[in-house]
Amino acid sequence: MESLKIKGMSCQHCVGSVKKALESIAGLSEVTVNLDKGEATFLNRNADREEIKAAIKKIGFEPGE
Ligand SMILES: [Cu+2]
Repeated sequence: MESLKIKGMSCQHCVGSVKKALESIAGLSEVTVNLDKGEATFLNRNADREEIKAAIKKIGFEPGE
């Protein structure tokens, strides 16, 4: 599993948006998003990490490294 810090999530709606955005990326599965930790965890088969970060930025959140 791979994880990514995400800043800016404040409620379950944010969590839902992030989860949906990550699930729409080809190669990612088993996506879970933890609001308290500000972190997403997923199984990454072949998605580019930069693409994942771009998808997070696109919906208004700030991805970590
Ligand atoms: Cu929210």
